[in-house]
Amino acid sequence: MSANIFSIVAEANSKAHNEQYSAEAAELLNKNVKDWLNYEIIVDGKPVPTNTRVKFDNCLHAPNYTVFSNTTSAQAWNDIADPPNHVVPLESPHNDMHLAVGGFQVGTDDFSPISGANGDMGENDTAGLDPIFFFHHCEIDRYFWRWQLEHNSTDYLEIIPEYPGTNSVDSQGPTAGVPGGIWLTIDSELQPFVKPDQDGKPSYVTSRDVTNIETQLGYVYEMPPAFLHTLPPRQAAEVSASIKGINKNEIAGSHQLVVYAKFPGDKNRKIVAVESVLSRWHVSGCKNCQSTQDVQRHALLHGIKNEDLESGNVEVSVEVVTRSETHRRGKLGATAPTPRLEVIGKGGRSFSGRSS
Ligand SMILES: [Cu+2]
Repeated sequence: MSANIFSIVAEANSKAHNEQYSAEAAELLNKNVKDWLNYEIIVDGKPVPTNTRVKFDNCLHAPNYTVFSNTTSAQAWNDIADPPNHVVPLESPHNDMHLAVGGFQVGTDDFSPISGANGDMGENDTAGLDPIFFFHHCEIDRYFWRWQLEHNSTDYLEIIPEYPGTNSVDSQGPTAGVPGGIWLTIDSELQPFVKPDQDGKPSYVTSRDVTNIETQLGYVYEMPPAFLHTLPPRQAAEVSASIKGINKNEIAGSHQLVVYAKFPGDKNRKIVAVESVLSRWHVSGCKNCQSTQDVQRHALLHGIKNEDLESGNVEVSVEVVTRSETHRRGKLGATAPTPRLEVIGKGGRSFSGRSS
């Protein structure tokens, strides 16, 4: 078939591209993903996991769909909740894995071991070009279903009316085909996905149409019974970090909000939390991004106790880590924007942090 000439050329191009890299590059990338999933720190001689796996476990405990589903709603929830009751939205570990496969190392911008072989997954503009995108999103979908089973939500998803994160133009970004300033519901159209014509009129799929994967979409995940009906333990933290005041327009591409802590007796500060911001290369040129310039995130600070804050023994700071300095405001040598950090302890008490 003559049309196949394109796929033959594409295959040859892919092969030539891949031949530039040794098998070692793939091994390094695999190791990088494992590092994100297993990262831990030692506090008082004991290991404290502060990794993406903990986020995956914790998100399953989110008490309602709205805060489970996205970082903006979770941020609003955590702004008024005590840190032990803070939620982790599924979007947070989802973003981590995009950056991990995209070559970001935990908390650093050191791409040297796999220079040029970093995946497309790390940026919104290109993530869907990597076949692993579909495996990743399948896993996200599986976690979503597991959450639905645990929270009696297989047939209905509650979207809290007019909650932050549910508007067509708030920090979650505009919704395709929906005008600005509209509150989204379970019946909002999911453009461009069209339903089979009913009465000769095409209509768009809504969330209500695709809530139950088994009865409405006709597929299942084979999960071990223990996996289905036993939640991994929730790993609460006494202390949380609220990070605000970053304008996405000032950064080209995805970046990390890295929280550090210096414990008494330690020579160096440790990375205690990483929040990944999955972005795109040309934010100011992206119409969809204009309403989402303000990045706000919460991060649980495992390993830090309320008493550490009260005694002032542990020093907490935050930095924005970009791909390289050329990606800061698009200018070589420009400094990364400085976020505002608030460290929150028991009863919502605020301890000022330090941005650096
Ligand atoms: Cu994704």
